[in-house]
Amino acid sequence: MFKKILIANRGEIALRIQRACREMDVKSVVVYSEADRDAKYVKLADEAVCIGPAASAQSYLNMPAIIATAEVTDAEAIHPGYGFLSENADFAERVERSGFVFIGPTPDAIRIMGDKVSAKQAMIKAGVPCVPGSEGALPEDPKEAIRAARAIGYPVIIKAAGGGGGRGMRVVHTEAALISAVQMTRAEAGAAFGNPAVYMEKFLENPRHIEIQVLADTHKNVLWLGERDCSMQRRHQKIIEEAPAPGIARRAIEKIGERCVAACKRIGYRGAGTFEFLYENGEFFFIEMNTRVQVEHPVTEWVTGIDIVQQQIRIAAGEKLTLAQRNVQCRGHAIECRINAEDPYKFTPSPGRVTMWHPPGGPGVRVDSHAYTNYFVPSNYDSMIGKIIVHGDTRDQALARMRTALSETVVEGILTNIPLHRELMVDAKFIEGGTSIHYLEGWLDQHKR
Ligand code: MV4
Repeated sequence: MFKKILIANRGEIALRIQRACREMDVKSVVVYSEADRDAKYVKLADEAVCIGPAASAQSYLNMPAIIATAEVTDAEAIHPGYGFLSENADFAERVERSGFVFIGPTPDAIRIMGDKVSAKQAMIKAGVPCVPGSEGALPEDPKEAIRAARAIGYPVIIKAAGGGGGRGMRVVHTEAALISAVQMTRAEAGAAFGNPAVYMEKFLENPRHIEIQVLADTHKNVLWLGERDCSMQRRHQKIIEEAPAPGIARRAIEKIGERCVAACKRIGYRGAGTFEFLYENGEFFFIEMNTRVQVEHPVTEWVTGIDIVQQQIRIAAGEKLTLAQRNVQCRGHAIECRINAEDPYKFTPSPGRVTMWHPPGGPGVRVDSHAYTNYFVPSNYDSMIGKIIVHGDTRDQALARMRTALSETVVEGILTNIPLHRELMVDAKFIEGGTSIHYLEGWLDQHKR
């Protein structure tokens, strides 16, 4: 096992990784920006090094500064968390070339999954069901786009190969609108991602977003850790996640989980990963793979009892997964609410000083947050200041625990989305379970104030 790890991230995930290190008796170094000087996790770390000004480009995205810090602190490995450099293949490569271990997949795997066309081709080859669409990238010839769309059937969606997470997509309902949509998506993709390649898929009108968590070691062992339902989102920002996904047959989930494991073995995947699917009319369709630890990993940790961050570190250190698939059992139900420093209905960011932070507690409640009374939320980064996660024997018990937890939570000095979560936890359709990716935006339209 490593003696010392550098954490190349901030906020709650920096604290989460630090806790995993401490439990494993591994020392941790955090890098921080000038805006995070007073952060709790900076004080709690064994070592902390300021690597630059508030702007991410000069701090959390500053590869030379991060690698130089690993050198001067004698860290052996670098954990990138989520966001920032976590899915940057060039960073992973530079980390390894500098003699450190990148706690994540190989640069090649990151690169393949970063290009959504090559990711999809790898999955088709590995037997993972994908959304029907163009075979690879669309050729330049507009006739080919027309031919592909006729074969698929309208509506179709044009997606940038370099996009992902909702960036660089356009829905097309008619042949009349197709060519200009392809051209515009191409032009935007070239400008935004430096890659004008686009592909086409059948547009699924009302799916759910279901994802499968996997862990793969460097000894050909791969596990799938159940699924998460992340359908409750607005503008591609998830706000509530849960495990298991309500109302989906266990057998169907097992089938897709086993496909994900087979795909990992096929491509020689290593580390933690997430297969994202759209789920509609009882069928799963792969859309993207995330090659990092995700914000919502705690719901999986709670139903499986597996510490995903510790597993990432063990895998990176070359250890074998000690669990067998039959020992991965999902127990009960977990729900996560992301707490954002934002206006709960207008969604404008609300940075500033937290004059009171009173997190909830009690049975079945976990809070992953770096916030505290007097913490200053900087305006430079993502607005998420923490996550409340609950577990219960049943979904109803988890819901009841989340209502109680949210009722106990006090955050003063800034606006948060807690009032929105309180309303959603008593919403009849959410309580029923199985709402689609469009539910929250529709709900917000109906609850305008
Ligand atoms: C789709 C889709 C419908 N049909 N692909 C958005 C984010 C990116 N990961 C893929 N996305 C979508 N791809 C087809 N063929 C609808 C979405 C989509 C979506 C997906 C997951 C979670 C939230 C979403 C919100 C809007 C659109």
